Amino acid sequence: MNGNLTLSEAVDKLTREPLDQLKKSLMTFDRGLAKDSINKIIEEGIDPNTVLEVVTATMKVVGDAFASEEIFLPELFAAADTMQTVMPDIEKEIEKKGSNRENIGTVVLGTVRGDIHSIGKTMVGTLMTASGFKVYDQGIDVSSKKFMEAIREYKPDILALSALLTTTAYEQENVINMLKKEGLREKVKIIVGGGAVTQEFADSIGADGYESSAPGAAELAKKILGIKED
Ligand code: B12
Repeated sequence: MNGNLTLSEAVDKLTREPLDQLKKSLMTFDRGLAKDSINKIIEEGIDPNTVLEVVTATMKVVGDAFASEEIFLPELFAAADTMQTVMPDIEKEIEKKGSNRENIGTVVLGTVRGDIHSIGKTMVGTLMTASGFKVYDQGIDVSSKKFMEAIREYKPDILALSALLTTTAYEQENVINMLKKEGLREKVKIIVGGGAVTQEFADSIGADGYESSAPGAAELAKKILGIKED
């Protein structure tokens, strides 16, 4: 979105349109502006999936500014806090748009061990619920053992694993290996995602699918299970 611009240069280029103002609020950690812009966005009836895309892309810009040391950990937390003020509103809009189909499949979802990034994972759960899946969200920093126990308890069709750190992406492979060891691998389809994951990586660890977005996750799960579109 910002090419090689710094965060403040990117902010200067934004217009007064509500989506741009939402971007600005995330880049300047302004919770009041975030709330005002999300209210305008909802009033204007902008598609919540588009809003989610904008939030994800903007947070990537914020993350890049953190990586290049333009901002530091307190600002990263402040941006995350600002994002958290609008996520429930986006979720509500997605839920309203949700399909009436219920229980098209069961999903166990979580962010893998060592990783506390929750927001993208939670959006995956919301989008999958809105598509008619029953989702059991195990939360963040989830161990292979906890995933295994959840699989025994809920017997899901899909296991969805999220990882945002390069260091924790490998934990997804540990989960898959543990399921193989316990004879559970063939009982569940595994989809992986999160900023640290690519299609190539997903293939290399033997996952059944990868997607880069939360709406994509729901579509992928339907495709893997052979569920036809409405
Ligand atoms: C917000 C944030 C935080 C917040 C998290 C708050 C929370 N409650 O989640 C806080 C401040 C706590 C944080 C902490 C850290 N963070 Co951080 N963080 C981010 C940031 C800026 C945004 C993440 C986010 O929420 N995006 C918005 C959501 C909606 O998007 P998303 O998570 O990508 O999810 C979408 C898709 O990926 C996909 N998806 C997600 N999960 C799944 C699962 C499946 C199955 C599928 C199909 C799809 C899918 O769908 C989602 C929606 O469309 C990213 C930057 C980035 N590029 O993402 C850095 C980033 C991930 N963090 C980073 C780092 C380094 C850290 C810390 C190590 C910093 C530190 N020194 O302490 C710690 C790690 C703590 C830990 N052990 O986990 C790095 C990771 C670098 C790397 N490659 O390993 C990033 C990339 C920033 C950077 N460029 O340096 N972080």
